[in-house]
Amino acid sequence: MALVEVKVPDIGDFKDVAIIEVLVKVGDTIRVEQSLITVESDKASMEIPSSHAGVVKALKVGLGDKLNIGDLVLVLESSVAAPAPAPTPVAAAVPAPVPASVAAAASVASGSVTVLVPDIGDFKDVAVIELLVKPGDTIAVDQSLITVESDKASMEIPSSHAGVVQSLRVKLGDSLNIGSAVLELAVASAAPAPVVAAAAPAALAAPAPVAAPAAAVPAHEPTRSAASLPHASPSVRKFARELGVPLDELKGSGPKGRITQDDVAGFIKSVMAGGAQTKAQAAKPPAAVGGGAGLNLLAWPQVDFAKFGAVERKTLPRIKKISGANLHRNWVVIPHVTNHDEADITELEAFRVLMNKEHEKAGTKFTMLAFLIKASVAALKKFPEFNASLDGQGDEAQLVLKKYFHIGFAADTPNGLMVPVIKDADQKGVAQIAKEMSDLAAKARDGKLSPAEMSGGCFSISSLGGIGGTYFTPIINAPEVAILGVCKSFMKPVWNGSVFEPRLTLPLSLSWDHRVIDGASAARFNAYLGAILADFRRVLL
Ligand code: CAO
Repeated sequence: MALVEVKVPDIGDFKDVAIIEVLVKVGDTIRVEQSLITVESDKASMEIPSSHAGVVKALKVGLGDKLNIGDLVLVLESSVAAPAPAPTPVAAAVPAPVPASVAAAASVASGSVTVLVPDIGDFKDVAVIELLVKPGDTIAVDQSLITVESDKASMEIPSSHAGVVQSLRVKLGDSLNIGSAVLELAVASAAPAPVVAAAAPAALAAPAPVAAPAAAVPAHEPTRSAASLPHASPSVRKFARELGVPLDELKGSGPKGRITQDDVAGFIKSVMAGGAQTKAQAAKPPAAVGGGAGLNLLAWPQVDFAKFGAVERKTLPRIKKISGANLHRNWVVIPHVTNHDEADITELEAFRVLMNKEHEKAGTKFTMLAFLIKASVAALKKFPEFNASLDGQGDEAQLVLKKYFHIGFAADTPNGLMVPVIKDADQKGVAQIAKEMSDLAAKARDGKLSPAEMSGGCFSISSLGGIGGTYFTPIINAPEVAILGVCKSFMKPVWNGSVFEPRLTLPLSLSWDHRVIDGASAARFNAYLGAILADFRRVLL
């Protein structure tokens, strides 16, 4: 066993390249040539391979450290006792600097230049992964033209000349070698461009000075500037490409916005969960779904809210996530219509107040909602299609008419909306319903409702009466086919044939599934419910 120091090999002209990823940790067993860290200049990223096999004993670098040739990366315990050889002279990842002469290697003829791939070191058959310019673009000397990638490094190939792109000689996926033609450029004069030493060491050279003064370069819009390229290491690019993830649609969470493997994985998860769409998906025409059109929605707006002021981020409570997903499905799938109506509850409220007085000592509270549940049962009995569910789709669809009357009620809790169910409300008196409601609402607030206490509902009531409002549009609680929304009662002058009388009026909002119920039935249901509430004796009929 011997301790071996693994150092940064000759990485060409690079100086002070920053570490953007550490790919191994203490205790890892690594192979010769295994990538240890990823470093990045402004034009290239590359993985630094190990010169030895062994077990990592100590990491001598961290994220953000700046490295140069010969810097110590880590110490390995190697099973090979022999002293470590000198660092790999030119790591597979690193193209050698290009001799200045290569920069002038473009062939020049009558005002046009063929820009060639310069000496990119040991690299062979590197794949074109990005085209950064297009015909018609005006480009400057050293401007990046294409990005090529080996399995360990990606680099941009700069232009040896300034001019206007006439045609591209490469396309995505092509394999290139030194001397391969990249594009045809119309140059101002047929004379060869001045040799620009900095352009030669391909993209892996230190940032090249812009040879042409800005004023000499006509304003142009390159297809994509190097600065706007998604930052990602070669391995992450490969990972994204294999999975078809458009890197330029991702926001990187790494240093300087670098896209990490986790970002790519997170993006895929969110696309699979329906939370995100790629631009290509968003642009697709609607897919045929069951003979109809799918929802061809725009992608959700991506806003950096913090740009406009202070913000705080909170995770949605579990209940909100669950109820939100259900409400969303119901809203999208069910063709909702809402009928608004009013019920005269003057006598009912007087009766309710009287009952509460009489039963004060027993601790029973007759709530308006309990009366509403009882009245709804009577209306459901009269209009059975409201006490039903759709089962199956298309030709197979059947209406399931229920012979039981389990009524759900929306309960507002600190964690979100819950809908406990009063079972067999038809067999219970108002006092018992009120008592059960109060118990279930307390359980809902304490997060103690069991699934059984929230299932089996036939029809739901959402009462905002204790809070306020006039009318609203409740969302049907599938697979039910209707829901009653109730708001705050108010006094209203009603003409009785000879004078206006003050009447306590309850606003009703009935949402119904138009696949099952027609508007006329809904209007009749509301009218009947109103009649019961106006004269509760009708419940007995
Ligand atoms: N008009 C006027 N006042 C009303 C009323 C109405 N329709 N309904 C109830 N009230 C009054 C009551 O008289 C009572 O007043 P007092 O405190 O002076 O006696 C007060 O409001 C509370 O009423 P309540 O004890 O009967 O409770 P409730 O039946 O109104 O509410 C519950 C119970 C569980 C439904 C309620 O706590 C709740 O969670 N409501 C919100 C439901 C909701 O969020 N729906 C929206 C779903 S869609 O997002």
